[in-house]
Amino acid sequence: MNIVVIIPAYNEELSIGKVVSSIPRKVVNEIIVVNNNSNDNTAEKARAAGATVLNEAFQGYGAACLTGIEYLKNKNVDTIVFIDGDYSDYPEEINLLVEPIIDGKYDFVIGSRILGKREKGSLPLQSRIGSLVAGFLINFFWKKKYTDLGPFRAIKFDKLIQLNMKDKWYGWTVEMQIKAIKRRLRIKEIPVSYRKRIGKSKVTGTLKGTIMASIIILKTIFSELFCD
Ligand SMILES: Nc1nc2c(ncn2[C@@H]2O[C@H](COP(=O)(O)OP(=O)(O)OP(=O)(O)O)[C@@H](O)[C@H]2O)c(=O)[nH]1
Ligand SMILES: [Mg+2]
Repeated sequence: MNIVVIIPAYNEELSIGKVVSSIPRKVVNEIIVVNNNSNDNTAEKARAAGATVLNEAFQGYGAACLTGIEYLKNKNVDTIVFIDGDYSDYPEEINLLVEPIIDGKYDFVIGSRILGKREKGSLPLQSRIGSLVAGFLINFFWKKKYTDLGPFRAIKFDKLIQLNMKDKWYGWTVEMQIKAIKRRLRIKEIPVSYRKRIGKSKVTGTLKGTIMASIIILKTIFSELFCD
């Protein structure tokens, strides 16, 4: 089975090498780091650890993920795993994420940091509140319970293409979760472990990042209500 990992990264030179080199190469064939205008050594560190490095000039988490998908379109990929570049998630847990897909029982497996073991202080209150509010709205509108909008997830490539993902910023994870319900994918949440990131926070650890992410997540949820 051809399993590929996509890592969107922006200024993660301190952690990206650790993330890439901790990915279990027995199950993963290729690791793609999509570098978004980093002004540090993210690209060099990722390459040195064995990743394929792509560059995306449009600044945004979703834009970087879309570039990774575009690159893989003619490569006969079976399953894609997304993971962040900050070493908060445990790359060795990729095995847990892909197992239900390899077994043929699920199309989309989401790592939930709420259900898993968390290092104290690793998941800020604003993240937990965000996931709670998004989870409530999704359950209200689409009758499906999610505990988290965590970035660490695995999905069958053909199903991902069918989702026709659009969001270029931080609405990426919630868009995928809502569209997966609408397209009737077989979805499973599993507990994943989580620790404090290495390096500087770009999203929920900053006021601007938190406000931007909250607005975009809410906008994504409500715009999904008005399209099929
Ligand atoms: N490609 C790309 N990646 C980004 C951008 N902003 C953040 N990222 C990546 O997205 C991931 C999540 O960003 P973080 O800064 O860890 O945000 P967070 O997980 O909400 O906050 P922390 O609690 O600090 O970990 C990391 O891998 C970042 O490198 C961006 O503009 N473009
Ligand atoms: Mg993080």
